[in-house]
Amino acid sequence: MTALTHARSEQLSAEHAVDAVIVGAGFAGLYMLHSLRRQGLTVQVLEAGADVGGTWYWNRYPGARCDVESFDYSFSFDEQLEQEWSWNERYPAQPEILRYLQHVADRYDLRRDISLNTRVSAAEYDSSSDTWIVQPENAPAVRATYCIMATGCLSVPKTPDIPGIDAFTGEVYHTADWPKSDVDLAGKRVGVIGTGSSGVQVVPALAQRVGHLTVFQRTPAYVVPAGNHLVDADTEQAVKANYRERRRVARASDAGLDRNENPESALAVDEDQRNRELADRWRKGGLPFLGAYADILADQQANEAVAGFVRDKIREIVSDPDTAEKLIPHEYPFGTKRPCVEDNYYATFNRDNVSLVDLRRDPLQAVTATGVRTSAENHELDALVLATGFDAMTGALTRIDVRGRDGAALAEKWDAGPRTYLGLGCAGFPNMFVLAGPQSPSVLTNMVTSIEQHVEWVDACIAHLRRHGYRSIEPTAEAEDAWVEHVNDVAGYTLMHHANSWYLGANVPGKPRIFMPYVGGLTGYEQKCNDVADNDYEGFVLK
Ligand code: NA7
Repeated sequence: MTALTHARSEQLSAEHAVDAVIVGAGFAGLYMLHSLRRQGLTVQVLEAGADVGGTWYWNRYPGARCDVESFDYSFSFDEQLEQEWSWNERYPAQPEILRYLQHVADRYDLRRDISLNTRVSAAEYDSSSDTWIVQPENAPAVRATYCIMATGCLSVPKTPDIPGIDAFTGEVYHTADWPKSDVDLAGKRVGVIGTGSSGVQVVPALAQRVGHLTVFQRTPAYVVPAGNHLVDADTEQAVKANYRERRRVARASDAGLDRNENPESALAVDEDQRNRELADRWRKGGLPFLGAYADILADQQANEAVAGFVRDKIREIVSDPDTAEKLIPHEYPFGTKRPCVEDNYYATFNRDNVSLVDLRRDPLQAVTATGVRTSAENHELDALVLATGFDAMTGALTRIDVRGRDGAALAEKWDAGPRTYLGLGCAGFPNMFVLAGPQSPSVLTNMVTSIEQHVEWVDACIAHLRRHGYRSIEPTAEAEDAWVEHVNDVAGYTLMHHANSWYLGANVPGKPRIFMPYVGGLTGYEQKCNDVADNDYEGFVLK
């Protein structure tokens, strides 16, 4: 026991003790709470936000929407829930997902075990009692046997290190920390920095309401149409009549949703046939575009054929040829950054009140008191929107002072990149579970499917520990090393290293360049997790 743990345990005698503490009340935290409660555990959820929802609580910028269809981006664990809930849109907008999660919290009476406005700053394992002491910034510590991190992959917004950014006298908003109150940008001169998924969504939404919109683009995105529309009664009825099968297919797929995967190579067909297939998927919309050919993410030439189709589409949609060329990505393969899904992004650049600044040709020099200065021009602005992304995957965990056995710090252990066994646990951190984080399929899949898989595995694991009287579970260093190597090997067979993406930590200066999610697919991954459990939790030590 370290001095810190000792001091805290002295304080704790009169404080809250439960079987499990869960950090975060988004999709993962809510389902984990519901599951553990069902097996009779006492649970406390600590949530930084003022309400449940996680990602969908914070990312309330105009245009915020999920890139997975609502029928799939929802819980499957309760047939009655999926039959009773009605989605308005094919792709749910942020307010609709937040309403859904609020409904889930109320429906299963989850709120009584959730402390809101409670940001966790530290968590430490106390070896003498095999318990965790989890310390919020502003509330008494909670002691628990199990510490479950449901902290999300995209929950630490990244503010760019641009000279002068604090000197700007106008309004500044980060997409991932958008105010709850109305933001009135009508008639104003607004700049958006960043053209990832958030930028691509906020740009068309803002263009309709501001005076002038200036988009500062460093790297262009590949954007495929969503094909969004309202859900009609016939569609809803048809989905609900076959919902179990839809869920089964999603869970048995590599992406956690049915992308209508074509097993063929893009190079096995001639150009006309390929373009017909791609045109059909483009018309239907969404991430199934990525399922058009099996080797899009594995073969440079196959990828180039698909990227070429998208580039032609951009030239077709954007009227000004110079603007179109600026919007076309050349520097990285299609799909190696998460493709953006949005119906009106490219067409927005045909509007008179929207201009594009290509920071590759005209670099950003500074933010001034009144706007943004690039090499060629001073852009006077009333408001600046930062769509500059996140310290993804590891940021939410490394900013908490997590200490395992003998006071070892997780942030130090992960100094050269995340190290886990199956993404679920870490050697030296007994009884700590991570839900849908680094080194699991998580962000490369429909997150809700991956979250359900993880929650159900952890739930069964804890039931097993309790049934057999084990006090702790912890991966062996050997199993962890082997998994880290496997995660890296599999990523090495793909083109994923060819982009400076947040998957690789490349968007955060100084962060190690390691491919963080597991690219091997959900199906094989789930099988591996189940085999591990069936083999007496092979690779873990149970005490
Ligand atoms: P992303 O995808 O990380 O996008 C961030 C964008 O911000 C990207 O275009 C960056 O350009 C740009 N950026 C970041 N810093 C700067 C500076 N200093 N100057 C100019 N431009 C900058 O984050 P999102 O929020 O859009 O999306 C994250 C995920 O959420 C998404 O993939 C979905 O899964 C949901 P860069 O590419 O680094 O040149």
